[in-house]
Formats: sequence, structure tokens, C-alpha cells
Amino acid sequence: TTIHTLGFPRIGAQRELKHAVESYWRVDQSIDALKQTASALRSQHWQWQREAGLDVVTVGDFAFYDQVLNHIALFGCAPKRFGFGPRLSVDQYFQLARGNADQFALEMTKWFDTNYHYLVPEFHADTHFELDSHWLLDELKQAQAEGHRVKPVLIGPLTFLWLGKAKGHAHQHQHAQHADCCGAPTQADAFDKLPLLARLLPAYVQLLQELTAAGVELVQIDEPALVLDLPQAWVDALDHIYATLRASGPKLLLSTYFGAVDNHAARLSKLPVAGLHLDLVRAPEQLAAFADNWPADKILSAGIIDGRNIWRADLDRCLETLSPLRRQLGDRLWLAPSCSLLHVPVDLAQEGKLDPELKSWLAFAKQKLNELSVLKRALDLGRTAVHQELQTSRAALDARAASPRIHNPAVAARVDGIGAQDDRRQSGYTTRQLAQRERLNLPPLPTTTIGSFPQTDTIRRARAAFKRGELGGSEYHQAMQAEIQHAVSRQEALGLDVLVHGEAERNDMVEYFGEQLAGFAFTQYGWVQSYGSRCVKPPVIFGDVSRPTPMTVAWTQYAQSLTQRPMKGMLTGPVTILQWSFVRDDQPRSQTATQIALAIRDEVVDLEAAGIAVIQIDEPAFREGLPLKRADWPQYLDWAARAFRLSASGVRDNTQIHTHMCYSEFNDILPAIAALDADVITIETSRSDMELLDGFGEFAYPNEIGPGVYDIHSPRIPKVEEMTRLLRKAAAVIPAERLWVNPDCGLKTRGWAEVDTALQNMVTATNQLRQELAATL
Ligand code: THG
Ligand code: ZN
Repeated sequence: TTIHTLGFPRIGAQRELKHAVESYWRVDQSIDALKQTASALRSQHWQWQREAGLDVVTVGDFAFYDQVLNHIALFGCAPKRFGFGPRLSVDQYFQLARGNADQFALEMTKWFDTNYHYLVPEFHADTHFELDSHWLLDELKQAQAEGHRVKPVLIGPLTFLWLGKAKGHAHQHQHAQHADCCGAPTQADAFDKLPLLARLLPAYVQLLQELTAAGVELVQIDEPALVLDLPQAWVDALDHIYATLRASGPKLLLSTYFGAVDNHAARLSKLPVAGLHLDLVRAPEQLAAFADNWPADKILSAGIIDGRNIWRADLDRCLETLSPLRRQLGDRLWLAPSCSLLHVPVDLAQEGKLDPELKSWLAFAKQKLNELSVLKRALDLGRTAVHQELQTSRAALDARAASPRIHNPAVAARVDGIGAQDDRRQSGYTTRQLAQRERLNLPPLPTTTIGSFPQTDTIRRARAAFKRGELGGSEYHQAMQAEIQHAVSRQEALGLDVLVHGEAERNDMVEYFGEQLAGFAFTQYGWVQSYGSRCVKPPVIFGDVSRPTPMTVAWTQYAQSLTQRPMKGMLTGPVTILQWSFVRDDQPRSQTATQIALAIRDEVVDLEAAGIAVIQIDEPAFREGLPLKRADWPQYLDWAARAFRLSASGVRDNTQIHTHMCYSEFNDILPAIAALDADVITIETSRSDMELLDGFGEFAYPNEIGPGVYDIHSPRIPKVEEMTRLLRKAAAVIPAERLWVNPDCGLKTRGWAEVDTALQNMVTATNQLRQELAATL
């Protein structure tokens, strides 16, 4: 049995790559030093794969910034607007990722349903591809020089084209990068990208020939796009693509992940490739469709270890699946994680502070390599050869299943007792609107912001010092209160109507709540790459969720005490907390979402009791939680919207619930967004010139809307006239009495100087519009 991984995290166990890249950007470090770090990280990761007994090491999973960007470099297809020519320097590579003085960066968007963002290739009808093979071959040579058996990995041509965006004259609105709290999905394509295959395939062929010449026998070629609902023409293209690629050299292992591909079973079994990798964690039921008629000369790579989650595998259950396969396939059975290990943290061994019992239930990337090795030995040498390892694994799993820390009878009883009315507000929107107007007494076109104000260096330094124990609890508390005071007085001076406290005291919006909820654990070094040099540390949901004590009430109350104006309470919603955490694998996601919803509901009710009249429950990840296959959408939207409503519905009619979503495509889920029944939704629309609002108008969205009037993801300060123009446009679609005015996302990544001017302009624009409105009445 051959064991391998589809990919390994590249950031390093101590985020070495992040630090090296950022230090290179600050010009503190030479390119040679960056390359040195990169090369040492690769060596380390290959070494670990080898020590764990993997039969081949994976090459091509490394990138300074992003693996899709590496393919843009490899195939010489950087957008012409940069004027770079087909061979990129490392500096030019980074300019594509981060923009430069003349050009905005490539757009970023989420990699399938993960929390990883890739850079979106830009294709034009006349895009040419020109191989620049050193982007892969240098690393291949390094691995070979270090004495490894290597398996290069490439993104397949179908997926590479599918993930790119077809640019034409139809789209004058350009998108800068957008990842403060979510990625922006791509818009409709301007032309058919599929014909670009004719120019792309020769570059792949040439690369495969070079790999053959370099002694490569087998290449892993990733086609995760196959788990999506692809147009038939794209599926039909597979035969030609793989006939062409097979002719040019190494054997190909076609790998699919993040879902089932058994709808293409017949075609995939017949493709002229050496083997196929299936995700048997996300879609175990697809195995039968392939195994029953598996060709006698092909490899089947079983993705049996979960590459998306951090739980120790149930090795006995894996072996139940694998033993018959092993008898059927012999050496042609390969084992791997379900997908690249990019999506899990590097090494559990570093977690010195994690509770030992909980720790024994987990496996990070390095530990997952060992699980593969145990499975291999069990299959090749018999279970007795790994009796001890299986025993340890079994004991951990049994302990986890039986642990009293997982099950909280009070939570279970509460979930069982949820009544039919509990996810409904007391009255319909129209009644609530009247009650809220009476209580809040806001002017027409009320102004507000999305929640966060700049996370300055001072704030970050204070938090770091507090975490290191150099700053005492009360000093830290005072420092954060001073920040809140500052944010409140600036907002009053600007004349905003609904204020926020600014979230100085929070790290990541999900980590912050995860640290305070029961049933959650958090790690010290459990970083996962989010985009480029940026990482997140997803909390681990291991047990029934509840909220032992209020999480935000004291901060919000303090902020409210500083002003007569309404202070908006700021919470993260249940779907987003679920989506950005590592979740339990022993109950459905919907069940966990319900538990989180009840915990947030408690916070909402407490905020109300503390006199807070406006509460925002953010759901930036609501859309990215959508299943990859459309057929599964209705069920998800149903439970996700219900979880949101459960969290929001414990309050009186005159308490106003806001939500915020910051992606640019929701027209296909508008009914579900209306089903959230938030009193006010703030959304990103500025970069689409309010065109996204058209959907809300056509659908006759019933409640209030704050369409973002300027793009906070760009350092550009918006002019008054730009915003009055956008507001007039919005007022043409949404009745002015239901319109709010706000930026399109939180301001934590900006500096105070720009925030001040931008908001000043926003308030001026609003006042102008108010006068225009008054004149027409
Ligand atoms: N939180 C979580 N997931 C997310 C986002 C989030 N996924 C989507 C989007 N937002 C990703 N955006 C970012 C933006 C900034 C950072 C990470 C993800 C970031 N991280 C710090 C870093 O890498 O230096 C580390 C953060 C810290 O020090 O706490 O800046 O908002 N869960
Ligand atoms: Zn946002």
C-alpha cells in the first residue's frame, strides 16, 4: 500500500513563512533570506513526510503566497494590465497578489467551501499561456537533491480555467482584494473560458514533458472542480484533456476532493489516467460506484483521513472500509488524507497548554501523516503489527465518545424544548418598525458603521503584552476602555446616529467568542493559512455549546454610558461561528449551529436587559456555508436561517436587530436572506455601483437595508459626490424610509486618519440627501 498526502501546510509550525514574507515586504530582509526560509520549510515538511513513512513526498504544494498564483506564474498568464510579460520575478509575483501603485491586486475568493482564499486568475478571450517551469522545477530539484521520491502536484487544467474569471468589456467595475471578513465570490463571466483550453493544454504538455525529463514518474493532478455542478461541456472536455496530457509523459493521478464525483463515475473510470483519488471523508458513499467496476490497471487513492478537521481518525472504521479494498486492489490501493492538509494546523505536539484529555482526541497535519502510516502497516503486515497504535487510537475515541465534557444534559434539554415560536420575533416587521422608531427616534437615512474601528499598533501591542503577562489585567482593561472612549467621541464628533464601541478588545471575531463559550477549546499555535501571509486560529468545538457568562455586555454597557446616542451591540452569528471553527464530527452541523444560536440568544437577551436598543449579529460566512452542490442548498438555507432567527428572536419588538454580510453575490439566496427577518441588513454594494441592490428591489426585500456607500477595502478616501450619487441610486431601488447609510464593512484594517475623513464625507453626503428628500416631500 502506497501512502501519500495531497499537500502539506506551507506556513510552518511557527508561521515562519508569514514572518519571512512580511519581513521581506518591509524590506527588512533580502530575497535570498526569504528563499532560504522557504527552502528550509520545504525540507522540513518533506522530512516529516519521509519520517512518517510516506512512500513519496509531495512537491508543488509550496507557495510564497498562494498555489493558484503559482500556477499563474507557472503558465505565464499574469493579467496584461500589469505589463509584466510571461516570466515573473518574485517581486512581480507579489505585486499580482497585493497590487501596486498603478494596478489593483488580483481578486481573492474562497477556495471551494474552505476558509482559504486564492487569487483569481483573469482570463481574456486572447489570453496566452507560456510555460515558466522553474516555478515548479526548482522545488522538484531540491526534493530530488535531498534524496526523496517525489510526486509533483498540479492544479488540473479544467479546475484552473474554472476558477479564473473571464474578463471582457462587459465588466468595467474592478475589484480590489477583499478579505477583512469574507471573500468576494466571482461575478458572472464575460465570455466562455472553455475554448482557452486549446492554448492552455500545450503549456501543460510541455511541463509534463519537462517533468518526465527530470525523472518524474507520476504527477498528482487536482480537479476539485469536478465536485461542483459543472456545465456538461466542461465535463465532456475531460476526455480530450486527459487523452492529451497522458500522451506527454508521466502517469497521472487525478485527484478530486471536497465532495462526491460518482455522478461522473463511468467517465472518470475510463479516463486515460493511472489513477483516481476520492474524498471518502466528505463522500464515503461514492466508493461503491467506483470500486465495483474498478479497472484492473488503475490506482485508487482512498482519501480516508479527514484533511478538513482536527479529530483523530477512527482507524478501526477506516480499516473496515480499506481491508476489502486492499484485497481487491492489492498494490493499487493508495491511502491519503481526503484533501490537502493545508486546511489544518501543522503540529499538535506544540500545544503545551491544551487540556491533555482533549489533546488526546486530536490530530493535526503531522499526526495525520502518522495515522496513514498505521493504516498502511495494518493493511500490509496485519493488525497485530500495529496493535499498540490501534489500541491507543481506540482508547482515545472511546474516551471521547463517553466523556462527560462533551455532553451537557442541560443543553440537550434546551434544544429539545425549542418551541415553534422560538425562532420568530413577537410581531411582524411592520409592527416592530413602528415600535423601534418610537424608541430610537432616528433621523431619515440613519448613519452607522459596521462595528470595528482601526486596530492600531497600540491596541495590538497592548494585547500582545497582556497575553505575555507583561501587562496586568486591569491595565489592559483600562487601555481598552480608553480606546472605546476614543472611538465613541470620534463618532459623536462626526455626527453618526447609531454608534459602535469599536471592538478594540477583540482579536478575531470568531476566536473571541470561541474563547468564552463552553464546549469550545482554543489552541496556542493552531494557525491555518487564510490568504497570503494571513492566518486564522479556528476554535475547536468539542462539546455541547453554552454561554457560561455574558461575553460583551460589560464592554457595550461601558460604551453606552459614554453617549446619549444608541450604542449598537456587536455579536458574531451562529452560522459564522460554526463555519470558521473546527466542528464536531459526531453530530450534524445543523445541531451544533442550533446550540451556538441558543448561546448567542442568551447574549442578545442580556444586552437588551442592559438597555442596549440595537444589536447586530454578523453573518459574513452565511453564504460561503452554502453546499458545493446546488441540490443541497435548500436544506442548508433552512437550518442556517433558523439558527440565525433563534439567536435573534429573544428580544422585544422595540429592540432592533441588525445583521451584516459582506459579499457581493446574494441575489440567488435573497429569499433566505429575507427569511433571517433582521430589522436591518448592511451589505457590500459600493464596488458594484449599487447594481447589487437591483435584486433587493426586484425581490421587494421587506425590511431595512444599509447598502455600503464606500469600499473600505481600498485606502482611497471616497468623495462626497461619489456617495451622494450612490445614495440617490440606492433610493431609486429601496424606499428612502427603509435606507441606512454606512461603509460596506468593518474599519479595523484602516487607519484613523482615513476613517475620519471618509466618515466625515459620508455624513456630509447623507445630510445633502436628507435635504433633497425633505424638498421632495
Ligand atoms: N475571521 C475568521 N475567518 C475569516 C475572517 C475572519 N475568514 C475570512 C476572512 N475573515 C479572512 N480575513 C482575514 C483577515 C485578516 C487576518 C486573517 C484573516 C489576519 N490575521 C492575523 C495574521 O495572520 O497576522 C492574525 C490574527 C491575530 O493576530 O489574531 O490579519 O475575520 N476566523
Ligand atoms: Zn463585511
